[in-house]
Amino acid sequence: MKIKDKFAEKVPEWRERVRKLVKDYGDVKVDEVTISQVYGGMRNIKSLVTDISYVDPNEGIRFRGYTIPEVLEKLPKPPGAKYPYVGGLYYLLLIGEIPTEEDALEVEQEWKERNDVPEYVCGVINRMPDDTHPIPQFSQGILALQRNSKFAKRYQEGMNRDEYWEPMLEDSLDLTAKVTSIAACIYRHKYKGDEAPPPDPNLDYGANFAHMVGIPTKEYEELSRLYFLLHSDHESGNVSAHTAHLVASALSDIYFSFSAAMNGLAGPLHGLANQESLRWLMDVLEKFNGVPSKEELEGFAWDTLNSGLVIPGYGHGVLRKTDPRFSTLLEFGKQYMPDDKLFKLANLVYDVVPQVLMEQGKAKDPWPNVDAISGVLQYHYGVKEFDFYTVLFGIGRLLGVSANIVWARALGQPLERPKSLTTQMLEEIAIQAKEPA
Ligand code: AMX
Repeated sequence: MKIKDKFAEKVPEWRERVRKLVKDYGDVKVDEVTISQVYGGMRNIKSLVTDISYVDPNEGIRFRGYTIPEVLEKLPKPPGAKYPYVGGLYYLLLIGEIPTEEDALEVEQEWKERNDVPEYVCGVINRMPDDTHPIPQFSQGILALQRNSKFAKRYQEGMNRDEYWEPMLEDSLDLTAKVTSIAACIYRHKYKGDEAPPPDPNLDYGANFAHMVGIPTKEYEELSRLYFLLHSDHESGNVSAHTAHLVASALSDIYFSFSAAMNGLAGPLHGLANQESLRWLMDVLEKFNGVPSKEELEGFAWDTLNSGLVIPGYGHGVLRKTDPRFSTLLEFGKQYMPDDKLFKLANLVYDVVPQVLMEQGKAKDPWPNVDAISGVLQYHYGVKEFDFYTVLFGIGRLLGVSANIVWARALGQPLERPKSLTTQMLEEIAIQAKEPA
């Protein structure tokens, strides 16, 4: 069955479930908000809803209720491959069920039928000045496709609210299909001075990316599949997912909302941390002329902290243990590149940095997140241009973001519009709360 038909089957039961919850229990309290949360980036305020993934502070991500090892075990894989079809993951995120091989292949086929990128898109990207970071190129490439939005077109024609999800899903399938070609266009033009080949219809999504970027080895195909899977979703409060949700809540289409999400991902506290992490590791190698001793690395980490900088790849807004996405990539490295110098260094950093951060006592989470290692694996296979790593993160993130937005439209989620207060109002609230009765 086509993913669109399967999705259509799911919509009525979810609409009813949400309708009933809001109608019967709409006034039940979920959380309380403190002044420090209002000033503190709304950290931990329970005010968003997504059924696609959930991040437990101690366990990490679950996609549709499944841990990463479960997802890797259960999803169908290409013949002889260890890591699953990206199409199967997309099916799981969108539909909420483990796909059969046929389901996964059906999504892969949808993508093959939609993966042509009009020539002018690469033209827009290539005409940007050479020193442009790949994320603005990526963001522009995505926006350049907006004129093809089926949602925007249908909206202009006058569309019933109940149908919003349909062209949104169409747009999502279109953009997820094309985004790897946009990334490959950036990579090949910017760093290799040539053009990416067109997608190969005989290859799956991950393998096709490896082909277009110019590293058509089995191992890099495996890494690509795994990489996109791991970066896909991390519930909905992170900057990229939340940005996409917010922008789409104004009924902006997927091109507008995902491009905006990428601009948020480009921040060093979020997705840019993967490039910053690799830069930090390279600085270590350069300073010590190779992998340093534990003591030397400890000193280097303290120097970073004492200069008022963060150690990229460590800490998290929600997690309080080692990120299982980090652990999964660490296992990949142990299997395929145990003797790689950078990989050995990343292991040593894992040994040293959490202790240093704990001793400093500021970071609530001293443990590594996904960005502490993802660049190391890319570097090993020849993607040595750090600036590109956030684009790779972005390709994965689109899978989760788009699934979330399609569901938001299906469930009629409204315009997001929280309320602001002034500092004086907060001061008055504070005084009232502390005054003896
Ligand atoms: N190095 C140094 N200091 C750190 C730190 C790190 N890796 N992680 C947190 N801290 C500091 C914070 O800067 C903050 O300092 P302040 O009180 O002087 O402002 C203090 O510890 C408390 O912060 P927190 O509540 O533990 O973290 P947070 O929720 O505010 O921020 C994050 C989370 C990820 C931004 C932060 O841990 C960080 O800056 N890490 C490094 C960058 C990084 O790896 N980002 C990627 C995260 C994953 C992702 O989105 N891709």
